Amino acid sequence: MGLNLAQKIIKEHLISGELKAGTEISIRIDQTLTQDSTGTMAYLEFEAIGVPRVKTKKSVAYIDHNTLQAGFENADDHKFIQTVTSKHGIYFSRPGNGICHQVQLERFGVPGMTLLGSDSHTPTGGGIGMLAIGAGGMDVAVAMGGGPYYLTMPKVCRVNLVGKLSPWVAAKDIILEVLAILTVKGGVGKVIEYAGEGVKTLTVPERATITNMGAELGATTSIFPSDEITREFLAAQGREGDFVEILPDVDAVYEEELTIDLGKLVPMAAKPHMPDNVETLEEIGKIKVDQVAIGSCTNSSYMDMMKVAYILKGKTVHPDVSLVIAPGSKQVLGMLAENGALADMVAAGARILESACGPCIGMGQAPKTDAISLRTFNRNFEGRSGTKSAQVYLVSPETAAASAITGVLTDPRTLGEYPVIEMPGHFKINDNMVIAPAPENNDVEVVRGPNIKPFPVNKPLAETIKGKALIKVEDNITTDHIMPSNAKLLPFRSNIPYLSEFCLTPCDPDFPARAKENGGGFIIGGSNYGQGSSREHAALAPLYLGIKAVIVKSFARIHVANLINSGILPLTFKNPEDYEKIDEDDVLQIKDAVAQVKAGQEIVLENVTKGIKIITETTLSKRQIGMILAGGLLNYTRENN
Ligand code: MIC
Ligand code: SF4
Repeated sequence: MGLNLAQKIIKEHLISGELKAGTEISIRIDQTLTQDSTGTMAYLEFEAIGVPRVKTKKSVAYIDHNTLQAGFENADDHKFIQTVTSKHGIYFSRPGNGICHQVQLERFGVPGMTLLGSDSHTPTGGGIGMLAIGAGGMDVAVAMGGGPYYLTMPKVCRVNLVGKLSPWVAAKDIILEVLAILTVKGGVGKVIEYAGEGVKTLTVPERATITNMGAELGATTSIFPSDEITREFLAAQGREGDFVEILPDVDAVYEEELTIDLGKLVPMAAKPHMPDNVETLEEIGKIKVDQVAIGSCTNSSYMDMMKVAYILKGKTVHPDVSLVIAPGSKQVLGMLAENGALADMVAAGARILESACGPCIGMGQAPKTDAISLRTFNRNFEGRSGTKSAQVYLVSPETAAASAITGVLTDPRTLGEYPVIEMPGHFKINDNMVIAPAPENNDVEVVRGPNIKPFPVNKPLAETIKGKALIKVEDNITTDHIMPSNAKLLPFRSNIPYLSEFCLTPCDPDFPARAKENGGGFIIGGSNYGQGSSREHAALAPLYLGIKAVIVKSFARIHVANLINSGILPLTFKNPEDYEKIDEDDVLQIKDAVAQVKAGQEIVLENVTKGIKIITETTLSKRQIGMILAGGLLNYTRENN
């Protein structure tokens, strides 16, 4: 039986388990990436593991998220990351060099390799045929130390692309269509593998837009074949030597299949506040726009920026619109500067931001009260922009630029002739902003400013877990709800006591105080709990507040792994309707927790207040059971070494 792309790469890297969907496997990781908002914690964890030098083929640390320096905190983190990486053999991409996923794709990604990144959009690398997976910082730290990465063997869903996009319809519209079909939880437990004739019509940056935003499906990753188009891209990056052709076998088998006719797609937008809340621009209508933000790891490539510059050329941004543009990397920005496109953007009135995440993670440019903000980003969760009442719509760069000029949501197809913008034969290559690590056995001093704090470690699982249901939340709760991130909070990513004061506050401002008063307890949630970011802070803050178990209808992939790494028991209702049988403030209890967890599968939860028993389930592997019993991955690793 033939193998699909994902299976081929997994097979090549398999350390334990078999290619059977739903079972635990572990794989060897070739490359890792971190960024600064998760990196500080990841490197503290790497230090705690105690491996002197990374064992991967290449590990890169990027500074791209926390780039507003309103105080010393972010700069402290940057210096810590710069020195700790130098000491342990990791490349350091300086602030200004670009967004991690964009730079990794341009400069370091290699088809057929595995990449583990402490950022949920790591699957961007799937655009050149990498098996690129987002994970919590602890998992990345383990991988840097040469340890295997454990995951559930995914099902593989083939998305068959047929036909060709019409002019002014973009790769962003393809992934919005996939989101409309599969929803934000439709990808959980799956790899989304793109195939079919339509693949050949898409450039690498277009493919990367699609695999990037595949994170919003909850998928393990998304991947395109590595073909002639990939070879040309790598050659233009001066890296033809990194090219390997990787195609699925002709008789490859897929667990699911979906067909999208590219020719039938039209420009679309994801409406507030979910990436799967997709409608066509026509359905939404010509709503008035206050802000347009172009950039992010989804849509900041040279090709995207050139289309934007073409649309802006000779025009002026509408007086009621603030247009901000952040080219994805120094390479992109440098090329735009050299060919005059940057001047066209500036002349039109665009506010140029540094090559970083910026407004995508609320690092500045929070829109005005009740603003309509069009963004070429991948997430429009409520409050993520930094303004709770803002209404964020996710669109293609073409739609964004057209709307910035008119002041209303505008279908770019009204712009007339579609420009011919060629993929460059040679990108501008200058890796001077990437610092190689110090040689082995160096005596680099790791600089720890006052912002660098130790991280919390859990205790072994207690015999009886008892406490209140401290909060009950609905479906699709994101990590932005659990551990909000914005310009004010991101500087404290290694200060868990401080961050915990904001845990779940978008759902209930009193949650942290209640958790403390009660000495911890339980979180009750709906389905797809913890979707979104890879931030392990969404597990570490609850850990600090004494959360013993999280009981939900279903979990998002990365978040549940982070809970287990932190030693917090993740439980799902055997019968989802039992969600109704717990109210906030009910006292809950799990007796013989150790024995029940050891036995695996069903765990009896008592609702003491209501005098009833509820059956919950765990899908913990043997190793994960060990982690829960030990109180997290770090304790478990120490016990087993
Ligand atoms: C995000 O897009 O939410 C982030 C910020 O990049 C996160 C990482 C983080 O929370 O630091 C992600 O997607 O993993
Ligand atoms: Fe940065 Fe936004 Fe991409 Fe996250 S989604 S890595 S914040 S650009």
